[in-house]
Order: sequence, then C-alpha cells, then structure tokens
Amino acid sequence: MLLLRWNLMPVRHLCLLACLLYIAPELSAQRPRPAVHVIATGGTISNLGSGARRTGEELIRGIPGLDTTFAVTVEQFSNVASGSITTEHWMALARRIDELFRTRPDLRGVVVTHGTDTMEETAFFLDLTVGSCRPVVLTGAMRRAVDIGAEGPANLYNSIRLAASPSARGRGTMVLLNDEIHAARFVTKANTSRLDAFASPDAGPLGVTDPDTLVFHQPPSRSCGTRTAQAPTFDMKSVGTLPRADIVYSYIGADSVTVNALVNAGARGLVLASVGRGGMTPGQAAAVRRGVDRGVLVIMSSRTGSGRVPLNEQEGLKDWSPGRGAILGAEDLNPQKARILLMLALARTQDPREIARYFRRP
Ligand code: DAS
Repeated sequence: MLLLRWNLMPVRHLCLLACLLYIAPELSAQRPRPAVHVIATGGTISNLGSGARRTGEELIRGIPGLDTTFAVTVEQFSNVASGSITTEHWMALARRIDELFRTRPDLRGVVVTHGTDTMEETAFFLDLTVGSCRPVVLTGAMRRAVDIGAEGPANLYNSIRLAASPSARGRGTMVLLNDEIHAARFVTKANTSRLDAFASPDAGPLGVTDPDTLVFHQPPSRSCGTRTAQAPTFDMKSVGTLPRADIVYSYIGADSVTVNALVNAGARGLVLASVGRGGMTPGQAAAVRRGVDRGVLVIMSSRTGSGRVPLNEQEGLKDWSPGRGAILGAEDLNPQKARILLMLALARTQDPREIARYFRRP
C-alpha cells in the first residue's frame, strides 16, 4: 500500500504541472494590465512637418505590442507647439488630472505628451498643483515623428512603463526623455536639439529606464505609504486666475525701462534672471526698489543655469509693512520656475512672509 502511494506521487505532480501549463496562458491573459492614461498636448513628438501633427491615439498605435502589457487610454487635450501652451492650459490640465485620479481608482499614473521647449514649466506647475501619490510623467521628443531616428515612441513607451510602476509612487511629476527620469523641480532643457537635452544641474536625474527595469538613484519625495491621495501645495479648486508675474533678464547695460514697463503694466510679481547670485545693474536695482514700494514682490533667480540664490528672508522682510512688496531669493529655482511658484503664491496671498514660506527649499 505504502509502495503504491510513493509511486503515485510523481504522477500527481505531473498532472498538476500539466494542468498549470495548460491554464497558465489563460491566467496571464486574464491578469489585469496596469492602467495608464495618456494626455496628448502636441509638441515635436507629434510633429509631422508642414503643419501636420499626429494625434495621441496615433502615437499610441505607433508602439507595437503595447496593449499586451498595459491598458492604455488616451485623450487629446490640445495639439500645439509648447510655446503656445498658456496658463489657462496649465489650470485645465491640472484639474483634468485631478479628476482622473479621483474618478479612476484603477489608474496607476498619467502620462502627458508635450513639446520639449516649455516642458519643464508645465511639469513644475503640475508638480505644485496635482496632489496624487500616483505619478504624472511628461514626455516628448527632440526629433520630429518624421525624422530619421525619431525617439518619440521609445520615450512614450518608457513613460508608460514609469507611470505604471509602483516604484514611481510618491515622486510627484517627472520628466522622461532619453532613458532618464528627472524631478519636475530640478529638470531643465539645456540644449536646443540634442537627444540628451534634459538635465537636472543641481540634483542629477532621479533614475533611468533600463531595458529590463527602472532604476532609481533617489528616494521618493512624498511619503505616501499605501495612500493614493495627498494634498497638493496649491489646490486648483481655490485658485481662480493667476496674477501677472514676469521675468526680467539682467545683463550689462540693462536699464530701468523693462522693470518700469512691467510694473506699469500691472505685474504683481517680478523674477529677475540676475547676473549671478542676485546681482543686477544699478538701473534695474533702482526700478526694482520703486516696484517694491508699489507692492511688487520681486524674486531674485539667476541666469547662470545652476546654483542657489539664497532666500534671504530676514534681510528681504526687515523693512516690510502692509502694502509693500519685498525682495526674496529663488533658492534653486530657475527664473521660469520661480515665476510659476510666484504666480501660484500670489494667487493665494499678498503677504511676503507667507510667500517666503513657499520659496523655502522643501
Ligand atoms: N519644440 C517643439 C515644442 O516644444 C516645437 C514643435 O513641435 O512645434 O513644442
């Protein structure tokens, strides 16, 4: 009897193995594929030359076999060069992504295709206004869809991999091009045409997309645990319109004309792309002081491309009284990102002491 049992064991195992082999493909076919939503806004990734552009649907169809691994849905938000993206686009995009995360619990993440020229700005705006623990990934291409060696499909595929990955949770909004993952706060476009145009000069990339896996060099910036929601820095539900804020470039011989004109045009905030760590010409400095007297909030950033301009809160606020503006440093934000934070902060408060809080390094 015992002998018979021992002999039967391998037969049982063989049956089990055969059954598993038979049903395994069925099981994997039924296993839910990670859901990612793609929002197409235009840019070089969709550019076919002579004014024609691919739709988001066409971009997705250009990636063979995508639907065997991922459940991708797509919508066309706009189809424009990124120089035509407006602050109204930003607000609508942030609200749309917020709605998606609220209504689609199945979604692992959102990918936004976007022109590269202003991608860092849209990415930073979304980083400040979308509160989810699920990732938002911006991607695009340096080469048009019709160019030889167009890298758009690879960037889009890698972005979908990133958005679907559990390891992307708690990292806010990211930018992915050329196999590199960057944090929205630090990334900048640093070259006009090369494939490695995107860099994070002060922090380095967050990670890379290797062919077999995603590799992160830095931990997530948001502590999310298993939560899906997290309050954004600025909730778009309470932001109506963004006040006017402009950027003024500093250079040898720059006079007061630009600053005066912008203050007269109603700018409530100015960002100075200073010559170094907060320096500007005497003509600009005099105009800035007059602007501060009239209530303008001035943020000193730098044209150098990396490094900090210290917030300098104590000095900047020591003469402050209600109705006056102030001069503060942008820390590590480049001028275009400092302007975004300034606009959002000014939409909430006029008080420079509160605005300084937003500019403190996280
Ligand atoms: N460089 C592209 C962009 O940023 C321009 C284009 O596609 O027309 O949108």
